[in-house]
Amino acid sequence: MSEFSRDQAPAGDEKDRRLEGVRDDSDKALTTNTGVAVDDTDNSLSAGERGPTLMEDFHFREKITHFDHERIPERVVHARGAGAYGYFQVYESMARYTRADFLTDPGLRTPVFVRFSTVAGSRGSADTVRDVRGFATKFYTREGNYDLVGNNMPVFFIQDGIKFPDFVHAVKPEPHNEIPQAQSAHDTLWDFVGLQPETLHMMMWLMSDRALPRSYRMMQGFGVHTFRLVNERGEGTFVKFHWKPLLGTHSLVWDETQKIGGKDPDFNRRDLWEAIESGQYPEYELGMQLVPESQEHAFDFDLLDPTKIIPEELVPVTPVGRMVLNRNPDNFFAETEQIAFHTANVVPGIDFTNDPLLQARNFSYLDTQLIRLGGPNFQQLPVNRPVAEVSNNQRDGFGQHTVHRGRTSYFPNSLGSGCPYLGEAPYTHYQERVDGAKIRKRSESFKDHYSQATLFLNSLAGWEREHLTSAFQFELGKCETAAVRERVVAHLNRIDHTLARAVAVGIGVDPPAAEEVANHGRSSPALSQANAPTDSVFSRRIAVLAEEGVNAAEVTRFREAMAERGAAVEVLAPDDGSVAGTDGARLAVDRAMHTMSSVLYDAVVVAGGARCAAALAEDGLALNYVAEAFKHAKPVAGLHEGVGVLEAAPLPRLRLAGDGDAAAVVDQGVVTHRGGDPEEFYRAFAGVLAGHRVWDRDTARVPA
Ligand code: HDE
Repeated sequence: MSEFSRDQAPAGDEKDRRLEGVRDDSDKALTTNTGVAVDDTDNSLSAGERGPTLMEDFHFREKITHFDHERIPERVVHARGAGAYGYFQVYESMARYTRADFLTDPGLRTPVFVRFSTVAGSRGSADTVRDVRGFATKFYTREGNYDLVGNNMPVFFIQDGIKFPDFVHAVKPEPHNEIPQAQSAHDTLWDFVGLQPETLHMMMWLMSDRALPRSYRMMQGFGVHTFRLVNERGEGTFVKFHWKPLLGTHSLVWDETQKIGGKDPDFNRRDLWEAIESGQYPEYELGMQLVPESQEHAFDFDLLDPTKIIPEELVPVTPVGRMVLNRNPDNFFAETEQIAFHTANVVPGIDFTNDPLLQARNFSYLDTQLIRLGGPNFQQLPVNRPVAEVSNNQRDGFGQHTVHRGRTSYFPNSLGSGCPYLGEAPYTHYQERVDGAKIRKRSESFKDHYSQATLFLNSLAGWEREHLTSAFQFELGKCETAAVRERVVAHLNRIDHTLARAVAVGIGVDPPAAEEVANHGRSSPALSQANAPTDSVFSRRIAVLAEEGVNAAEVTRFREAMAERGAAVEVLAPDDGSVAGTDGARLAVDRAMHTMSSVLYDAVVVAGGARCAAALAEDGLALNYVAEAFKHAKPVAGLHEGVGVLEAAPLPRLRLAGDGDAAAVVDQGVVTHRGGDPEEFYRAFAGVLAGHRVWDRDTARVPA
C-alpha cells in the first residue's frame, strides 16, 4: 500500500537520534538474556524423550518466566491508543506571553510524540465507539519535557477531580458482570449524569458527532483547562490550547461506527499508521485563546471551571504553530504503551491555574505511572527520556538504568564539587497570591450547568442536531431503569424544551409539558463542524466496484485523477486477483469485495463496462455497497454503464446521467457520468468528496 518506504521518512531529529542507541533489529543469532547462544528453542530439556522436564533448563525457565510477566496494567482510562512521532514549530515568537523556548524560536523544530486514545474501553476494544478521544502530546523541548494532555472535546464531565473515580466507575463496564465494553449506553453512567448535572455540557458533546471521529487526523484537540503562560518578566496570561487538524474536523455516522467496530476494530489506529507510512503526514495547527490576568472575572462563567469553553466570539483563537506527525513508532509496547504523560510535566513559561480538575490531575498522572510502569524510574524508558540533560540525586529503585558515578548523592555537598549544582534558567512557579480558609465548597461561580449546553445545541447545524437527538434516544433507550431516563429528560428540559420532548418521545418517557427554562438563543458558530469545511480530498479512500468486462482504461484514468488530488482509489471485485477489461487488458483488483465494506471507504464508485455493470447489478453485495454508502451520506458515483447499477440499487428516485447529458450530473451527492469531458466529472466528484458527507439526502427508505 505504501507509496513511500520507511527509509524515506524524514531525517531523524534529536529524539530519534537518541532512540537509535536502544533500537534492536533482532537480526542476530538467538541467545538467552545473558547472551548465551541457543540452538534449540522448540524442545525443552527432559530426562529421556518422554520424560519430565528438568529444572536446570535455564533457557526454558527464562523464556516462560518472561512470557508470564509480559503484561503490565493497562491504563485505568484511555487504555486503547495509537501514537506517532513528529515535530512542532512555532510560527512567530510568543515571547510576549511566555518564556518557553519551544514557543519563542520559530527556527526550532521540537520533537513530539502524540498518543490518541479512546477513554472507556479496554486496550483491545474497538476504535470507533461513541467516546471522547484523548489527544496527548509530549514535547521533547530543550528545557525538558512538556506534556499537553488534552481531549478532542473542549470541556469535561466534572468540575473537581475528587469526582473522577465516581465518574469513571459509572461509565466503565458495570462491576457485577463487566458489561458493556467501551459503551456509555448503560444505566450506571446515565444514573450518574442525572444526579450530577455538571456533566451535562460534556454529555452534549459526547452525544454529538464529535464522539465519532472519522480519523485521528480529522479531529480537534483541546487542553480543556485554562492554563497560564508566564513571560520573562514573570507576567502571567491565561491560555486555552486548541489543536486544529489541517484536514478539517469530520465524523462518521453512528450506524457506520458500529459496523466498522466489527469489520475493522483498528479503523482509527490503522488510518493513522497507513497515512504516516504513505507519507501523508497528519498536520495540526496549535492555537491559543489568550486572556490577560486583568480579565479573569470578565466572563459570565469561571475560567477555572473545566465544564466551560470561552466562546471564540469572545476570545478568538490565535494560530501559533504547526505540528506534523511523520514517523510511526518501531514498537507499540515500548513506545505507545510505555509513554507516560503527566499534566505536571511543564517547562519554564507554562504554569497551572487553580482549576480543581487540573490540580487533581497533577497528582494522578505521576501516581498512575508508578503502578503502571512499576516504579520511580519510568522516565528512563526510552520514549519518556527527555532530550534535555537529566541530573539529580535521585537514586536506585526498580529498573535503574543509569550508572551514577561518584560518592555523593546529596545536596549540598563538597565531596562531589557541589554537583549537581542548582540550575541556571530554572523553572520558577508563577507568584500567585493565595490565601483562604480550609473548606470543602464549590465556588458559586461554578454553578450554572445549563447555559453552555444550550449554547452548544444552538450552534449545531440541523443534521448535527438530528444526530445528537438520536444519540440521546439510543443511549437512554439502552437504560433499563425508567427513573434514570426520566431524570435525564428533566435535565434536558432545562437545556432546551424541544430537545427534551424529542428525546422523551423516542424513549417512551412522558414529554415534559412545559418549558422549564427559556432557551437563551445564543450560539457560537465555531462549535459546529458544519462551519469548518475543507476543500480537499487529501487522503480520502474511494472504492471502485468492478467485475469482468470493466472499462479498465477509464478506472485507471479515474485513479490517476484522484491520486493527483491526494485521494486513494482501490478496485474491489467479487474475487481478488484481476478482472478482464473491455480492451482485453486485465485490471488488478486491490481487494476482494467480501473482505471489505462500504463503511471502510469515504465514497463508492461503480465502474463502467456493459458486462461488468450487468454482473454488479445482479450482485447483492455490490448493491449493498452502493445503498449503504448512500445511507451513510457518502458520495456515490457511476461511470457510463455503471450508472445502471445505481438504478438497480434500492435508492430513492434520483436524477442520473443519461446519454447526451452534461459530463457530470449531481443529485443528492450522487455523481453520474455517461459521456463528455471526464475532467468535469472528476472535478464534480472531488467537490462532493471534499464536502465529506451529503446530509441533504432522502435516506428514509434505503435499507442499509
Ligand atoms: Fe486523564 N488520566 N484524568 N484526563 N487523561 C489518564 O493517566 C485523570 C482528564 C487524558 O495517552 C491516566 O497515564 C484524572 C481530562 C488523556 O497516555 C490517569 C482526571 C483530560 C489520557 C488520568 C482526569 C484527560 C489520560 C490514566 C480528573 C482532558 C491518556 C493513564 C481530575 C484534558 C494519556 C495515565 C495517554 C490518562 C487521570 C481528567 C485526558 C489515571 C484524575 C480533563 C488524553 O492518570
